[in-house]
Amino acid sequence: MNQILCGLLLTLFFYVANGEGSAELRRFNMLKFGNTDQDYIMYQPNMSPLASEFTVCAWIRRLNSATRPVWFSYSSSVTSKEIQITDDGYQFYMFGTESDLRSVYTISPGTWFYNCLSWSSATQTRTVYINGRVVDSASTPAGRTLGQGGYLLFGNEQDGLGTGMDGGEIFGGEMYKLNVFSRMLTTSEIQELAQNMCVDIEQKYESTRYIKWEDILQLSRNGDVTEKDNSCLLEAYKLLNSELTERLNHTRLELNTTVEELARTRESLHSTEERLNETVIALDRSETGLNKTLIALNRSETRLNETLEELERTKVTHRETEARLNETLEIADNLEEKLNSTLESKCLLNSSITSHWDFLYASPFYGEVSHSKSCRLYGDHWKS
Ligand SMILES: *[C@@H]1O[C@H](CO)[C@@H](O)[C@H](O)[C@H]1NC(C)=O
Ligand SMILES: *[C@@H]1O[C@H](CO)[C@@H](O)[C@H](O)[C@H]1NC(C)=O
Ligand SMILES: *[C@@H]1O[C@H](CO)[C@@H](O)[C@H](O)[C@H]1NC(C)=O
Ligand SMILES: *[C@@H]1O[C@H](CO)[C@@H](O)[C@H](O)[C@H]1NC(C)=O
Ligand SMILES: *[C@@H]1O[C@H](CO)[C@@H](O)[C@H](O)[C@H]1NC(C)=O
Ligand SMILES: *[C@@H]1O[C@H](CO)[C@@H](O)[C@H](O)[C@H]1NC(C)=O
Ligand SMILES: *[C@@H]1O[C@H](CO)[C@@H](O)[C@H](O)[C@H]1NC(C)=O
Ligand SMILES: *[C@@H]1O[C@H](CO)[C@@H](O)[C@H](O)[C@H]1NC(C)=O
Ligand SMILES: *[C@@H]1O[C@H](CO)[C@@H](O)[C@H](O)[C@H]1NC(C)=O
Ligand SMILES: [Ca+2]
Repeated sequence: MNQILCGLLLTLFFYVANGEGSAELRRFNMLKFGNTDQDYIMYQPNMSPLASEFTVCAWIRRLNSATRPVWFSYSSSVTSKEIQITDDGYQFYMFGTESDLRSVYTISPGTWFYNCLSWSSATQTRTVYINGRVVDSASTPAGRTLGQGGYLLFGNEQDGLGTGMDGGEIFGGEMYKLNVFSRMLTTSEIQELAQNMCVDIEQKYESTRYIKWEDILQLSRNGDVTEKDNSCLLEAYKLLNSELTERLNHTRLELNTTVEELARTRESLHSTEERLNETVIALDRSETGLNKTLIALNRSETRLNETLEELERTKVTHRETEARLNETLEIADNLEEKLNSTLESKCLLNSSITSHWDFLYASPFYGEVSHSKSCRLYGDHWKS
């Protein structure tokens, strides 16, 4: 399908790009034959290149409902019906021998079909093709070659050399791309040629395409034989249009899918953003909390540091106090010791002392005791 489209586009392009327009277009025109026995093309080409083998092919559209419409007729000095091809298979001739091929020409009128006849003296076989398919084969006499010196006639039949056109064999149909090749084409080659009438595939066989359609279009015509647009351009446009419409539909569908996907992505993106926002807010809250905790911690640490400093200061004070206390205690101890020994040795004489004055003026203490407190220790005991 794409190959065909491509070919059509190329043809289209060729037509559009060619400035000469009508001249180029004529190459692609078909011929429509009128419905009288005077509507034909006849000429006398040199047929010697086709003497030992040939292939005749053309796109044919049957419009005449009468029997045996002849689209190809070649007379020669040997027989007036060297070759005669009808579009209904009736009265088909090869080297003057008639065949009735109506049972294989089952194409309904108004339908284009590709009709070929191939032959070679080497194979001694002539083969008839319809739309690339072999529909009939027959052997030809050994040593027989194509008779020379005759006329080619398109659109009617001959009973003699260039004579005998009459109402019973009027072609009256349409013809396109009649070519005669100077060799027997193979079945696969003919199959390829039959694929699409709008593709100029026959140009592939240029060296053996001896009688060319574009040359036939230049021949003088007898009666009502007119060129007609081959409608390939229109077909190409139609095909192109349907292909483009299909592609457009497909693209539309894809676009919708893409739009839907985009919407879904947007939605998902939105929800992700929402979640992100939530996370950011939560994080902010955590940070605030963390900052508060840090400030509180800093405050606690500061207070701890202050407390520690104070404690340090207190420790120093305490140590100083303790030292002073230790000194005092030492002094007190010394005093006490002294007092104890004194009391033991001297103050026991008190029983002879009647008043404290006697005691104080007793010889061991006189001038010695200056601190009344030291004596009171003993005095309390003494007073009682
Ligand atoms: C393209 O779509 C339109 C409407 O949806 C439809 O009518 C038409 O047949 C489609 N064409 C092709 C080639 O699918
Ligand atoms: C694409 O979407 C539009 C709007 O939703 C709708 O009108 C149209 O029919 C859709 N086309 C296809 C091919 O689904
Ligand atoms: C997320 O936060 C930004 C900035 O605050 C805001 O512009 C955006 O609309 C928010 N997105 C959603 C989905 O709430
Ligand atoms: C937390 O403290 C840091 C540093 O002091 C500051 O940059 C940040 O903005 C604070 N965050 C909040 C949520 O207060
Ligand atoms: C902690 O507190 C001290 C003094 O109170 C201040 O100088 C310092 O900047 C604070 N540090 C923080 C991290 O807040
Ligand atoms: C508390 O003291 C320590 C050790 O001296 C110091 O490293 C820290 O910064 C101090 N903290 C504050 C909040 O002053
Ligand atoms: C005070 O005396 C006690 C007991 O004798 C001793 O342990 C302590 O270290 C002394 N204190 C000072 C500051 O000299
Ligand atoms: C002094 O005597 C008293 C009472 O007899 C005694 O408790 C104390 O330990 C003595 N002091 C000294 C330093 O000997
Ligand atoms: C106390 O002194 C009196 C007289 O002065 C003396 O007679 C007495 O023996 C003394 N007491 C003691 C226990 O020595
Ligand atoms: Ca005749």
